[in-house]
Amino acid sequence: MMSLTLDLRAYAHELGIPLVGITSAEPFLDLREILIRRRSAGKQCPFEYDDIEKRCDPRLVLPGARSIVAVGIPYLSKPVPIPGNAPRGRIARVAWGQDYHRVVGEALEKLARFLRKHCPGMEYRSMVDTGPLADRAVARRAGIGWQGKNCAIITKPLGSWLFLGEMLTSLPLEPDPPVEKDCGECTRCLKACPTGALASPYNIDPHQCLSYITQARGFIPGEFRHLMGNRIYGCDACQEACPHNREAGKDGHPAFLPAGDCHVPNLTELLHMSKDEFARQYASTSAGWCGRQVLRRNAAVALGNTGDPDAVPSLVAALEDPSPVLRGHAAWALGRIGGTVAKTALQSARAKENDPLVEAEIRHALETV
Ligand code: B12
Ligand code: SF4
Ligand code: SF4
Repeated sequence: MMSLTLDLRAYAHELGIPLVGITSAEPFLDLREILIRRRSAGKQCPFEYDDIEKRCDPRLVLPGARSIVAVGIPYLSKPVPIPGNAPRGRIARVAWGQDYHRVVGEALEKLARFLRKHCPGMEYRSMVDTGPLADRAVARRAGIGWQGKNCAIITKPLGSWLFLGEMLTSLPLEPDPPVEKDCGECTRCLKACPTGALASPYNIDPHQCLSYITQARGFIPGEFRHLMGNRIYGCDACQEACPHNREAGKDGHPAFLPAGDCHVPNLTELLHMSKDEFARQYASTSAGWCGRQVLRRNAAVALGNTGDPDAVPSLVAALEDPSPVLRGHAAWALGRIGGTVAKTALQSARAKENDPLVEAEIRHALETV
């Protein structure tokens, strides 16, 4: 199988996959302990696969699996300069360009077809992000990179701006050794985290992480709103702080080049984005899955965080929106910006409001305005 593994790597490089690592399909026993501890501490988030046994035992996912082919595809690309002074939001780099689930998924399918050509009876199952396996645990054991205190898989010279994915296969491929490296004394990411979600190394509380908070539906807990700044989807702070990312080249896979200004959206336009505009601009990105209303809600918070009185008219218009979540966050944003126009609009909205949660938001905003 040695020469097949070499051929597979060469083919992966042709496809624009610079990192390929192989590990056995043995269970991830240390991960099981970590996941059980996290769940009992209330740190498992709804984006995680629920079945811990399946997350840790590849053979429960593909019976007869003997190896895992792990891949890393870099996504760092040059930001495109955008003209004008309009207030803009920030979309994390994971959602620039095309949806990585599709791009990495298609690359893995091509690798599977390549292996099947040589070994026609091969069984396989591929996954990126949404499958049962923990992509980082797989990547770490397969030697893709080491795990930083910010939890990210880091490599040299690409840093941590990598999408991960893997293919379980029935083939007995030659495993790679894990990368023997760690963060040493550095703690920059822990200090850079705006919310304290990374309270200690390798240990994140997703419910405090702005990546989770910007993607989850519903009302954002009040204590996190001002910490969001102009983030609309995801958060890159703990990776931007990492010295290994300073050395990283800006030559990610071309599929992740930002299209237009979607990665730094005009906040006022985003707040009033129609269904058609959403479908055109975001449906094919990985930010699309969280839906239009979540992005609009975050635009309201980001406008509030600008403190800019020019944002008041569009936020006042959002007080009439059919979505209670949008009305509530527009009220919060108006309270944060303040001024007579904001106050008068909040008072008249309060008189008409029927939703108790929105009414409470307006009342609170009027106390601060
Ligand atoms: C749920 C989830 C989230 C949640 C929770 C994040 C988390 N850290 O668990 C939220 C929504 C917050 C999130 C945020 C982000 N995510 Co996310 N997320 C996932 C998902 C679906 C599951 C992760 C999981 O199982 N978490 C549970 C914990 C236990 O897993 P873990 O971090 O891998 O755990 C390791 C540590 O606990 C470590 N550990 C514990 N103690 C010790 C001690 C030592 C010494 C060492 C070395 C390690 C160690 O061992 C575990 C196994 O490796 C994966 C996809 C997947 N299916 O795996 C993507 C994934 C992890 N996310 C990814 C990305 C890109 C992000 C964001 C950067 C997106 C953004 N810009 O906003 C942020 C980064 C936040 C962060 N610092 O982790 C990438 C990571 C790529 C990489 N290079 O590492 C993944 C792999 C998706 C993908 N396929 O590319 N994510
Ligand atoms: S993604 Fe942002 S909020 Fe989440 S742990 Fe990293 S720095 Fe903290
Ligand atoms: S910032 Fe420092 S501690 Fe955090 S992941 Fe990078 S090297 Fe490790």
